[in-house]
Parts: sequence; C-alpha cells; structure tokens
Amino acid sequence: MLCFYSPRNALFCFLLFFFGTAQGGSFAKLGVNYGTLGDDLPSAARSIGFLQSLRAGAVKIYDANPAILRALAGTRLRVSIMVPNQVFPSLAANRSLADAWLAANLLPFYPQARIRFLLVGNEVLSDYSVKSSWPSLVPAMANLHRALRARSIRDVKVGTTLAMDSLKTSFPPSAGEFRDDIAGTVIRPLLRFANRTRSFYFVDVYPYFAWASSPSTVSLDYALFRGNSATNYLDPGTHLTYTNLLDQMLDSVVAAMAKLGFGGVRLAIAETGWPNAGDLDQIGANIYNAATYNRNLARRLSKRPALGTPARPGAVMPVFVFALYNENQKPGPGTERHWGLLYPNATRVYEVDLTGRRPDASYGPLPAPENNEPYKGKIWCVFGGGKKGANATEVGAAIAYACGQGKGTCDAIQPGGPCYRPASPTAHASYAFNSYWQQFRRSGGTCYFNGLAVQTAQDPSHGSCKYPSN
Ligand SMILES: *[C@@H]1O[C@H](CO)[C@@H](O)[C@H](O)[C@H]1NC(C)=O
Ligand SMILES: *[C@@H]1O[C@H](CO)[C@@H](O)[C@H](O)[C@H]1NC(C)=O
Ligand SMILES: *[C@@H]1O[C@H](CO)[C@@H](O)[C@H](O)[C@H]1NC(C)=O
Ligand SMILES: CC(=O)N[C@H]1CO[C@H](CO)[C@@H](O)[C@@H]1O
Repeated sequence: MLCFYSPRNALFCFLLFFFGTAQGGSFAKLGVNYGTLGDDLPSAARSIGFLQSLRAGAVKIYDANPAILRALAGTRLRVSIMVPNQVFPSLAANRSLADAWLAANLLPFYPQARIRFLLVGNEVLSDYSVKSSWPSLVPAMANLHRALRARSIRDVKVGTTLAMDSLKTSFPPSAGEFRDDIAGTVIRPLLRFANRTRSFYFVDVYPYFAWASSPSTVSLDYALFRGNSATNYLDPGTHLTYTNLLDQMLDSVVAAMAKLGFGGVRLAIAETGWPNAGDLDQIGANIYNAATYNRNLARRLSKRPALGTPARPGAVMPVFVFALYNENQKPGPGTERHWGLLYPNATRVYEVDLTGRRPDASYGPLPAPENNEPYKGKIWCVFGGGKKGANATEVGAAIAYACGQGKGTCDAIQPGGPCYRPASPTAHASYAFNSYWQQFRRSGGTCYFNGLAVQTAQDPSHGSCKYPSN
C-alpha cells in the first residue's frame, strides 16, 4: 500500500488507479516478444498470423523491421518497436536526426500498425562496453519524444528496457536500490522523463534466473506462481506478504524508484518468461515449468480488478512474454535458444491461452519435468548439435579460438599427444571445446561455439586420451 503511506502521493495514486482501470481492457492480454535471431524462422506475415492465433494482445520487436511492420498494418495487435543500441547515441546529439529516424522507421507504418511504444535501446545499462553511451540515453529519448509531439503523435510512449541488474539490491524488496553508477546520472533523469511523459519503466524480469541461481533457497513453486503459506515471503520492511517471486522482483524496482523520489512511475514488463529447454547443467528449463509459468502469468493478468503487486495493488501493467520462437542463433547457454512458445516449424511447444481465460483442467497433460534438481553427474562438451551447413573453415576457426584460451588447452591434440588420433577436425574440435569449457565454465564460458558444441553425459575419453571433466 505504498500508495497511501503519504498523503502527498494519494492523489497521484488515485489518478494512477483510475487511469490504469480505464486502460485495463487494452492491457489485459499478454503481449509477445517477437525475436528473429534464428536462421529457420517463418516469414513475418506467417508470424503475425501465429501471434493472432495465440491470441496475443501486443507484439514487441527489437528494431523497426519494415517487413514485420508492414505485416502488422491493419491488425489489432498493439506494437512496440525499438531503436537499436548502436543508433540511439546519434539521436541524442541532434534533434533533426531523431526526427529523421522517425520519418524513416516509424512514419511509413504509423498509424496503420498500432505502434504504441518506442523503446530506445535494449538493456543498455547492462552493457558496460557501451558505457560511454549511457549519458545519451535519456537525451535520445527526449529528442524522439519531442519529434513525435512535433508531428502531433500522442499515442506513442517512449521508454527503454532495463534488466534487473540496474539494481544493486533487490532483496528484501523494500531494500530495492539502483546501482550507484547509474542512479543519479541516468536513472533519475529517466524516471523524471517517464513521469513527465506518462510513460513506463520497462523492466526485463526473469524469476527463472533468480530461482536457478539459488534453487536451494528459493522455492520453485514460489517462482511458478503456485506457492502456499509455507513459501510466502513477508518483507520485514513493509510487512507486505509476497506469494510469488515475480511480484517480489517488481516491488524491488518500485522501492528503488521511490528512493529516487519517483515512486509513482508505472511499470511495464518488457520481457518475462521461462525456458522450455536448456543444457544438461541448467536446472529447471523444461516444458512443464515453462507452460506452468506462462499460463499462471496469463491468468493473473486477466483478473479484474487487476491484481498489481503487494506494493501497488490494482496496478495495471503491460506485459510481454519472451518469446514467440525458439531462436537458434542466440549465443550463450542452451536456455537462450529455448524461450519460444513455438518451434521454428510453427508447432506449439505447449498450449497456452494468452488471454488467461482457459481453465487449467482443459489443457492436455504436459511432459513431466526431469531437470528440476541440479544435474549431479559428470558433463563434457563435445562437437555436435547438428548445426546445418557447418563447414571445415568454421570448425577450424572454433578450434583455434578454443585452443587460444587458457593454458595448455590443446596440448593433448598436438602431434604425438594422447588425443592427436583420430586426427579429424571433429575429434579435435571435441577435445578443444571440452578442454576450453572445463577451464572456463565457472567464469561464464559456454558450451556453444556458434552451435557447433553440445553438452553430453557420455565420457568421450578413449584409450590413453582422457577428456577432463567436472
Ligand atoms: C544534425 O543532423 C542534420 C542532418 O544530418 C545535419 O544537417 C545538421 O548539421 C546536424 N546538426 C548538428 C548540430 O550536428
Ligand atoms: C517441429 O519441431 C519440433 C522440435 O524440433 C518437433 O518435435 C516436431 O515434431 C516438429 N513438428 C512438425 C510438425 O514437424
Ligand atoms: C563456412 O561457414 C561460414 C559460417 O557459416 C561461412 O561464412 C562461410 O562462407 C562458409 N564457407 C564455405 C566454404 O562454405
Ligand atoms: C513522484 C513524482 O514526480 N510524481 C509526479 C509525476 O507526475 C505528476 C504529473 O503528471 C505529478 O503530479 C507528480 O508529482
């Protein structure tokens, strides 16, 4: 009940509630993130058809792809587009460039496509390699906002997406606080902008990652919205009771915003979801959990009056699930390529009604989850994974990369070494990938190599050639 703690905020909260209720209908259906990092995905036109048959209410894309925006023209789907990370700094420096960006990317499709959000950059404040561009973020947003107004466009809100690592503290939720390196310099101006323009704080929030990084202390049921009085969490600071991890994470953002004096800025969930598969050493990434998370999420969001969160009861939030497809070209651990509601062949990974109205009992049975406990056996990383069109040049480059990292990574596959034979590129790749991964997995090294590598529980050692393992 943060809203009513201070009389100064009460009016704003009332307006927020009223405004939220008035807009409630339009946010009721879940939106879907339509990412395109796959080499095997259906066309834009077919994809929009799939979004409609999934009964999505909105779609978010990661750029302003003309083919997708053309396919969205005339549909009921609300649309969120993005200014890429490489582009926004120039828009901060020059107002006419911001207007030119709109003219080239938004105007040809507006208002035929119902573009409602213009997101400037994707998780920019998590990428320290572009730190020098951080101060440009809000000025770029402001220039785009001005350019929209100058063209009398009033129904497109400008924002930016931020990951949960913009917080330095998120537990207990009432202790939520932004990182010192961004709080005053970027976040405060961002919140001021969001408040002034009645926009949102767009957060990418993944209970999956929070649970998976400490499954022994966080309950899986709490992460999947099916906790009970034993898994509820009582925040000692506010005495609010949390029934699920998503609310807890959202309210840590609310607390952090309040500490900067902007406790009233509305939240939108730009990404959330649960992976339907992952690597052997990744816990809880399976169809059963993914279906449970997304069905329960949809059901919660369909409730009227809106549930909001404990700190913001009744608040209505736009929410976008990640993602439409499993995307086979996303780098990183296996989960990254398995967030889809659909396989690339357009088959549903599991049934989910995004309007949240379908009763649980009407869904068919799900495959039982088999990896809800940490994998205890040994794991190796070998050549495999069935990447289409892999060629000798690519494999050679991957071996060279793996062997170039660490100490003595590839000694065993030098001529005369115990793993030199068989002297085939794939056998050498297996040794090199595994040797690299065993050295670097603790520090974030992944068993991926552009799709050339895969984890296995089968020891690839042979004769005197021993593959290291965990
Ligand atoms: C802004 O960009 C426009 C268009 O490229 C250019 O003509 C103008 O000189 C730029 N202004 C500044 C101040 O850089
Ligand atoms: C679609 O792809 C999935 C995953 O690869 C597979 O299990 C399924 O059988 C495929 N469906 C069709 C109709 O090809
Ligand atoms: C090998 O694969 C790489 C990466 O997919 C590609 O860029 C390259 O053109 C291919 N080379 C040949 C000879 O096919
Ligand atoms: C916390 C804060 O800055 N709230 C302001 C948000 O904007 C409204 C006007 O739209 C102000 O009344 C609030 O004070």
